[in-house]
Parts: sequence; structure tokens; C-alpha cells
Amino acid sequence: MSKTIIVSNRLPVKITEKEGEYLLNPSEGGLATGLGSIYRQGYNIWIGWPGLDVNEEAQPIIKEQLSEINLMPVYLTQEEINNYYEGFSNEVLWPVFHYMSVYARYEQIYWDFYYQVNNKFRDAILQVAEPGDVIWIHDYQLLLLPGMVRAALPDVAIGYFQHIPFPSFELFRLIPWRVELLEGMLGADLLGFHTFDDSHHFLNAVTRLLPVNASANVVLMNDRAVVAETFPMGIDNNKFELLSSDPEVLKQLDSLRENFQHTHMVLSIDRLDYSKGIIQRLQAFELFLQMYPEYIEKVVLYMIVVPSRDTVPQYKELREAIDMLAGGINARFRTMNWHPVNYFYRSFPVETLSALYNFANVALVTPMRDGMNLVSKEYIASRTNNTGVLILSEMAGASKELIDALIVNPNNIGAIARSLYEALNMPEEEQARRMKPMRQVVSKFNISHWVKLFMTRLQEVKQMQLSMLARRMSMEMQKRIQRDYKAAARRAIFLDYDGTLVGFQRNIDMASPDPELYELLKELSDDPVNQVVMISGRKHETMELWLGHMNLDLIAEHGAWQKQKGAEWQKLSGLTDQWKQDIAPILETFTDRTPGSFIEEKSFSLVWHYRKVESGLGELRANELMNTLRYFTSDIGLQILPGDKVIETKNMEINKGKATLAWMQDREFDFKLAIGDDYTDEDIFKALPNDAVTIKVGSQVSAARYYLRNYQEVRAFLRSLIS
Ligand code: GDG
Repeated sequence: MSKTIIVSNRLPVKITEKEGEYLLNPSEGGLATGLGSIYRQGYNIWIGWPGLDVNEEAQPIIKEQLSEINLMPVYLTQEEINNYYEGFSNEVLWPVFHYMSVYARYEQIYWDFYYQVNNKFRDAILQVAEPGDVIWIHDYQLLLLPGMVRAALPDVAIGYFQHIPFPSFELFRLIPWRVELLEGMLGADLLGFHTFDDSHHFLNAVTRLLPVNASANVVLMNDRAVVAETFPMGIDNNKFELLSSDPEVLKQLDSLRENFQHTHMVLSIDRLDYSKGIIQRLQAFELFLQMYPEYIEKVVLYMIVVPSRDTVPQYKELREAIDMLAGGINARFRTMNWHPVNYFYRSFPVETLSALYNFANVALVTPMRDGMNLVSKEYIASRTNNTGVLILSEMAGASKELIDALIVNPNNIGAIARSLYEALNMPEEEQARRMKPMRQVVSKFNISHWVKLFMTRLQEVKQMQLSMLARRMSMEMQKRIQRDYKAAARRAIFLDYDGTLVGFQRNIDMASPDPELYELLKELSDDPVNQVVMISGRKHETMELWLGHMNLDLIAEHGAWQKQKGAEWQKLSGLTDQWKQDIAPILETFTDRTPGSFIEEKSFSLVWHYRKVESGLGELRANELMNTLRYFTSDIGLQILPGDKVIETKNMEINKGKATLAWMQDREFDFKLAIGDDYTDEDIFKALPNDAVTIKVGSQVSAARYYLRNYQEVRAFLRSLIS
């Protein structure tokens, strides 16, 4: 039976050692709760580091204890923790991915250990994984792992979810090992990110740095379609709703009410981290007290900072800066019975958090960057009476969903101070008007919904890959086609040229046939049973130059020109090119604005090429041009064809499908074959009868029955037919 394997850096368990005895405490974090429905069932398992340095004798014992709750440990040495975890994960990936690249230290030893530890995780997975299993890998500590597992288990389903942001390409490219990281990630079948921007940045980095094809959110890694998508993570909202009426919480709530009788509470909860904007938040609060002195003795900032990484110098400095600033504000504004900042550097039980979520009039969540930020969602879920105001940074993933919060730029301390004033003065109806839709979002898109969506999508991606695989021409299919080919008495063979028989060239005139191709076409057309038709979008002059002397029928410019072998070129009658006067100036404007682009003129079409334009700019201009052309061409019988780095405008009447049908008229064939790679070849595939062998080059969606990977495979296939 197949199983699901969850993998993350940390296991959802806290192990403590007391006089040689080890105590296991399952953690109650959001992710652990959400995935609990999965990993606790059957043979499913969660693999990760148990979070402490365990001596060798104790390792098998703990492993045994963990296996009882479906957990499997990967033990790390202190050196591995220093370099893989503290080093590469937290001093390279964390700062760069949070747009704080000045903090990054690109040490080779960090990378070496990162690679080594990812390999260690791979070995652990391979001990338990079998074909048919589903593996779900979590977060930035394990970016190489999907690729490593893929190499060992080519068919297994692998999902990857990134909990922190994926930065813009300009940031990501700074990392010396950027290519290896992307290749590792692309070992997955489905990659999930919190926001659209994150997945977009990822896809952008992939297409800029790797020689792969991507269309929309699908990247083709050889034959495997890899999908990158947005899955905003939710929380266990039921848990927080229920906590709001838990007796222990109510008790703590009572004492908060007593202690803060005449004071509003602004709540702030984060782990100690420079990405969380804690300094700016304190500055904003100080400014608020200065701007609105009427709030002196009327409001407190209740600030919990959970200890984290404070042996690392930057974190130690941050901690000292927070201490200073909080102390400074208190020294400046405090009165005999009031402290403006109630600052705690420690963690609290979840009941205390719940009481605070329930009590605080305002939650102030202003990270500089945050993948999602669950605290903001927990505050919303806890507000069962629909009061309270959330002030949320636009740099937190959550701001894309919680749009009814007061959204602020965390660098704009003036705006934060004003938002605080607005929040504290917001009428209850307005609070409810904002809170209700946010509560609906948090409740619907909860953690189990998130898990379900991700797992379902992963299955769908696997299905899509399988159906692509079914169309991929196997040796067996080739043999069957060869038999039909041999048995046939009259064969029609339609071949597209660019991308089908030759590769893509930066210079369009460089794609002339090579000796091997000439030889192949000669052998194919020498067989008296074969009628070979070269059907291309190229100019007829070019086709004449390259192929005019061969024993082939030629169709040029998508069907505008035809030539029977040995005869003269014939132009399709009744066509006009008057429209060029209107369209050419538009294309010229775009060419003037876009270095590297150029126009190609054919008898009945104008083509704007952007293969030499800076990547990104070309696509942008092509989009703009498409929109402009659509506006001008809608009522004058023209068709616009976006192709591989080209946009072609041509007479509507011309297309390869019509040309194919016209050529077939009054002729009988018992074997029909068509091979093509681009959009315009789809018309041929559709025009041919069902018994035709139609082959798409490249694995995009197509009307063809089969596909081959590239022009080399096409040549090998044709060769197999004639040999
Ligand atoms: C990463 C991404 C993304 C906090 N203090 C206490 C406590 N907490 C709990 C909160 C919340 C969690 O910790 C913090 O979650 P965040 O989402 O805010 O941040 P990260 O830990 O940095 O998580 C982040 C997340 O992954 C999920 O994908 O949202 O952007 O950085 O659940 O309640 N819990 C207890 N005591 C505390 O004192 N018990």
C-alpha cells in the first residue's frame, strides 16, 4: 500500500533530557496540527531532525520511541547544525529570501554541509520510500532534497512547500549556488508558495537561470511537467475559536481585565528576528505617544519576543537594540502606575496567547518581510465577537488575504503611528465590518483546507504527467507505425521545418539544412511510395534557396505559396496585402522602441521577431504589441499568431490546415504522417483524418496523437522508417 512521507527540518516534537531519560512532547504548531491528519495514519511517517544533539547510545532508543508516533529522526552532529542549519539555511537563504542580503555570508563550508545534510535526509527517505509513495518536503532548509530523491526514485510523487518568501530574481541571483538550488527544487512535481508573487518570482528565476521551457506556471524538466502554484497557508481556526472559551483562558482573561482596567492593549508577538520589524514597531509606538499625548496612561504595547538564534551576533545585537529602545521609551514616558511597553523576552503557553488575542484591542503585526505570518490569522480567529483591529504590514503574505486589515508599509513609522490612532478610535461597527470578512477567510482557508488543496493538486499533476507520458512515443508505438509504414502503398508525409527538423537559432538565416538533413530528406523522398511535403511559415524565396532542388513538394508562408516538385511556385489567388501599409508602421514603432527586435516581411504576412531582445523586455513588448494589433486587425480579416519569440500577422484565409486539405484533394493515401512543433502546425493535425499519425515536437498541449522531445528525435524516428 502506498504511503505519505512528510519531511521537514524539524520533527513536530520536543525532546527533553532529564538524568539520561528522554521525554517526548509532540508539538502543537499549526503545521503539525494540519499534517497530523496525514502522518499519524497507517504507515505514513514524518522525517526530520529531533531538535537536539543525541549521543550515539541513545539514538536507537529514541528512534524506537519516535516510531511509535510515526516519526523518524535524522540525527545531526553539532558541526552539521552549525554549518547546514545556522550557516547555509539561516545565514544565506534566510537573509536573502527576506530581502536582507547584506546579512548573507556565502561561505563554501556552509554550502558543503547543506549539500551533505540534504543527502542525509535523502538517505533517510530512501530507507522507507517505495514506488507509488507521496513525499511532501517542507521549507528552505531542504531545497536540494526534491532533486536528490527524484534521481533515486524517478516516478515517485514529490511535493515541496516553501514557508518563507521566494525573493525577486535580482536578490536570488546573488547566491553563488543559485542554479543548484533551483535544480534541486525542480525535482518536485508540485511547488507551493504562500503568495502569487513568491511563485512568480520562482518561475522568473527558473526561466532566467536554467535552459528550460516554461509556459504559465508549468516548467518542463525533460518530460516531467513541474507545476508552481500559490497555496496560502491557513491555521487551525477551530482551535483558536475554542480556546476563546476555554476555562484557563477565561481565567487569564479576567486577570488581564483587572490589570489593564483603563488601558487599551496593543499586542505584538514574534520570534526574535530582523525580518519582523520589531525596532521600527517600537519607534512607531514612541512616535505615537509623542503625536497623541492624550494616550499617555491609556495604552500599552504588550510585546512578546520569543527567543531565537540569539547566539548569532546579528540576533544578539538585535536583542540589545530592542532592550535599549523599549527601556528608552519606558524611561521617557512612564508614570508612577503605568509602563508604556510591557516587554517579554520568552515564550508563553498557548492559553496565554489566546487570552492576549482575546483581550488586545489592536494587534500590531508589522514585519519587514514574512512568508505568511500566522499570528495575524490567530488574532482574527480568536476574535469570536467580531471586535478588534488588525494592523498588518503589506510585506506579510497574510496581507494578500486579510485585505480588511489596516495595511501599512512597515518602514513608514508615521503611517504606523497614525494607524494606531485610527485603530484605537475605530467604532465597533467599523471593527465588525472589517473583522467579519476576515474571519470568513481565516475559517474557510484553514489548515486542513490547505493540506487537502495541496495533496489534491499533487495528484492532479501526477495524472497530467501520466497522460503526457502516454502520448510520448514509445519504442512499441514506433514499431507499430513502422509496420503500417512498410505495409502502405501510398504515403503522404507532411513535415514542418523550424523546430521540427532543425533546432532554434538566434539568427533566423542560420537554420539552413545541414548535410545530414539533406541526406535524410533525399532518402525519404527517393522512395516512390512517398510524397513528402515540406510545409513551413518561411518565405518561399528561402525555401526555394534551401530546398528547391529537392524531390519535395513545398508549401511556404503557411500556405500562401505552393510548389509541386519540378514545377513553378504558385501564389494562392484572391489575397491582398494592402493591409501592410497600416500594420507596418505599428511594427516599426515597436522595433524602434525595442533593441534587438526586427521585422520580417513575407508576401502575405509581417512578422515581428524578438529572439534577440533582453529576456523579459521581449515578452513585455510582445504582449503590448498583441494588444495593439488586436485593436487594429479585428475587422480587416487578419490573424495574429504568437509563436516562439515571434508575432506574425497574416491574412486570415491562409493557414497550414487549409493548405494541407487543398493539397490532399483528389489524392488517395493509405498512410498519412504529419510532424510539427508550433501553434500553426495544430491546424495540420486537426485537418488530417483520424487515422493519420500526427506527432507534436515538445510536450505542450496538442491535438497530435503522439509527441517527440526535439528535432533530433524526429530525425531518428524518420530514419527508423526508411531503414
Ligand atoms: C514561518 C514563516 C509563515 C509565537 N509565540 C509563541 C507561540 N508562537 C506561535 C504563534 C504562531 C507561530 O508561533 C509563529 O508563526 P509565524 O507565521 O508568525 O512565523 P514563523 O515561525 O517564522 O514561520 C512565516 C510560517 O512559517 C508558516 O508557513 O507564516 O512567514 O516565517 O503560530 O502562535 N506559541 C506559543 N507560545 C509563544 O510564546 N505557544
